[in-house]
Order: sequence, then C-alpha cells, then structure tokens
Amino acid sequence: MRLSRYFMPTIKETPSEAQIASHRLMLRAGMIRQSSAGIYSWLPTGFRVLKRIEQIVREEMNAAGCHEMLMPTIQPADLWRESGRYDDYGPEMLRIKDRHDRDMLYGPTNEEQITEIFRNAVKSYRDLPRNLYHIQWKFRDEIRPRFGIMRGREFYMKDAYSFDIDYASAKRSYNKMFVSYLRVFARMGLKAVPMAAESGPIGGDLSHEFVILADTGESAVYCHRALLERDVLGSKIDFESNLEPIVADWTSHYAATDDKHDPDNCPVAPGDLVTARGIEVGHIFYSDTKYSDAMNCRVDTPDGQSVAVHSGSYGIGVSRLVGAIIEASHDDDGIIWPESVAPFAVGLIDLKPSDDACAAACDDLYGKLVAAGLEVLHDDTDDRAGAKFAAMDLIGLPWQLIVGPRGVKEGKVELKRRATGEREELSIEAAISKLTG
Ligand code: 5CA
Repeated sequence: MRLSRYFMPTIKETPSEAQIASHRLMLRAGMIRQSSAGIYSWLPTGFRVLKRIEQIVREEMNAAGCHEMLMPTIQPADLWRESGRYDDYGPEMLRIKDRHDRDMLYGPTNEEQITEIFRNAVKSYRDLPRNLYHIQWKFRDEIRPRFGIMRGREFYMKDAYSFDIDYASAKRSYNKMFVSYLRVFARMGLKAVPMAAESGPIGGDLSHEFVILADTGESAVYCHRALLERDVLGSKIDFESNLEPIVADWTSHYAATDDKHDPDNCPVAPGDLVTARGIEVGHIFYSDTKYSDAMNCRVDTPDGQSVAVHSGSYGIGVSRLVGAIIEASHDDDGIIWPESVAPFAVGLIDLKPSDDACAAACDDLYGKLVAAGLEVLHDDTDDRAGAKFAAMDLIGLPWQLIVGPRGVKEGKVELKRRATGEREELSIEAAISKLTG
C-alpha cells in the first residue's frame, strides 16, 4: 500500500477528549473517528486491525468445534418479552418502532434470537451438543460511554451459544470455551486471566471474566503469579478430550477483581500476589435452563422424556480488544502492535522518493516483500524524514525498513524493530530474508 494513495489521517496534537492512551493513539493514528457519543467509524487502518482480531477469534472458535453464522442487529421485542428481559434490560436497550408500529430493538446480545432458532430446529438429544456463534455489532445505550471504543455504545462482539442435554455436558461445552479463550488472547500477545465473576443479567451460576493486564485498565485486579507464567500456546489442545484438569488447574489459583478482593483474607502469600490493572475482554456464562424454560426450548431424551436444554453464552469484545491491545502495548511514541494483529507487518520508509535509485529500490523491496506474503505500508510521500519516523512510530508497525539514497548506493538499508527500537544496517537481500524468513 502506497501511503501517498492511502487514507490514514494522522494527528500530531493530543486530542483533548481522549483520557486514556488507546483512545488518544487510535485517534492520532487515524484508526477511528467519533460519529456520536460511543459510536465510531473505523478508518482503513483501524478496520484492518479489527478484522485481524476477528479472524483470530474465528479460527479459535472453529478449532473448538463452534459453527459460525450471522444473526441480525435488529430484533423483534416479542422475543425478549418471552424471556422476560424486555423489561429487565432497562434504558440500556435501544428500542425502535418500525413503520407498522411494531416494537423492535437493536440487539445488546442474542440469547433470545438463538434460542428461538434452536427450539424450532432441534427436537432430539441426537442433535446435541451444539455451539453456534456470530460476530456482529451490538448496541448498549451505556450511561457513560467512554475511553473511545473500549466502552462504546455500538461495539463489535463475538457471541457464542452452547446447547447441551444436561449439566455435565454443558460443563464440557463451558470448558471448551474457557480453554479456547486462553488461546485467543495469547495469540494476540495478551496475558488474560480468568476470574470468577457475577453473571449479572445474563443469568446462571457459573461464570468467568477474562481480564487482561494493562497499566491503564479500568479496574484493579489481584492474582497468583502462577497464572501469568503459563505457556498457553505451547501445547496443542484436543478439544474433544477431557479439559476439566486444565480448567481446574487455572481456577485453583487465586484471581479476583477489586470488588471481590479482600486484602485481609487473601489466600496468596504476598510474594506470589500480582497486583495490576485489568480490562475485561471476554466473559463466559453457563445459563442453566434459564432461556430454555422461559422460551420452551426442549428436546426428547433417549428414554422418551422431554427436557429443557442447558445453555451457555460466551462473549468476546472484538472492538474493545483493539483498544485493550494498545493499552497493553504502547510507549510514549505510539502503538507497538503484536505481529498477529498489526495492520501491516512492515513500514517501508523511502527517505527521498524524488531520488530515482531510492524509489526504484523501494519498489523492488515492496514487490519482493508482498510476493512473500507480507503486508507492507510504503511511505512514498514527500514528508520530512523526521515526520515519517514519527508517523511510523505512532502507527506502530512491528518493523520499519528505512531506505535512503546514500545507503542504496552501497546496497544497504536500515531495519528497525518497533518494540525494542533496535536498528541494524543490512544488505537489501539480508533485510528481505530477515523479514520473510
Ligand atoms: N451475552 C453475553 C455473552 S455472549 C454478553 O453479552 N456478555 S458481556 O456483556 O460480558 O459482553 C461480552 C464482552 O463484550 C465483554 O466481556 C466486553 O469485552 C465486551 N463489551 C461489553 N460491553 C461493551 C461496550 N459497551 N463496549 C465495548 N465492549 C463491550
């Protein structure tokens, strides 16, 4: 992508409305623009990151045996009257009337919608268990939308829904999501800690929040050091095996948010206790038969009985993750993207596009890197070198490849690692093989 033809409206000044780093940096890097309170447009660079995060979530959900589908954003109120949540949800629900004066709403979540689909389609224990998910925009008319896309009114969520014949089977479905979530966040370079949580308006009695640690997180969290020292991605998971030992092991260590932590009765020795700030990026719930009872979602058992289906819901804040990753990974100069979610892998900086040899070297490098499968942002603008470096640091691509007329004469380029600031001078061939190797 040539920067001279791209759309990335960066801002030098610190936007006054932004209170936290991720919000500031997303505005400055030209990733998002506010439309109205808590509602944002995603500009090309922000959209690229959002899609990469979504894809990691999708791959891990599929690996855990879930099936992707898509439900609408607008739902009929009658479905929510069946579950009783139309009144319970209160002013956070955006209520709409259509031209026929029918009550509709912009979905804050989809338990009712999926239960309706499931109850009409499934009649027998043979069709269980199933886990269905979608990645779709949600709307919650938050009283205080803040911190940019971290607490938005419109936000992008992955929500999965499991259906099982009994508690034992539902717990297996829950365990799959528990383990899958650990992998999702680890792939994004995040340390996510599962913490026992209240289930709130979703209902049910088994629930964990997944909280990532970041200095600027909304709430204080406390956990045992052991929870942060695990190699989550090292071992391959067979999702059909018994995952209970893994879940039991994780949940055996202390982890609590501010409202649950009692310093006087904390079971962890001070040397093992990590105190940090946290951001909730995922939340899983076992809902028992709450929705199935209310909405008559039943199946026949092998011995001819009819039973209510046990269900679970599992959310990941896909758009919130964009901000959460920035909170966990930035410095004074800008964002530091983990490779797995970066909008481009390499920023190719042409220090003098008016120099024919320099421009030709950049075109050649660009072609070779793209041919090797890398996404490259090629800064071919006439800006000053200092401004180019500052913009590249701000948008935080993992690698910067700096090409100047003097170096090109000697067949040399400079490669900078954004995360460490390390720079090295290399031959053009060595730089290509380092980036593509
Ligand atoms: N129905 C369940 C799970 S499918 C549910 O809605 N859970 S939730 O309320 O906990 O939301 C799931 C995730 O969405 C949260 O963990 C959080 O990461 C994200 N989220 C919730 N509210 C917002 C918001 N206002 N802005 C951005 N992300 C949000």
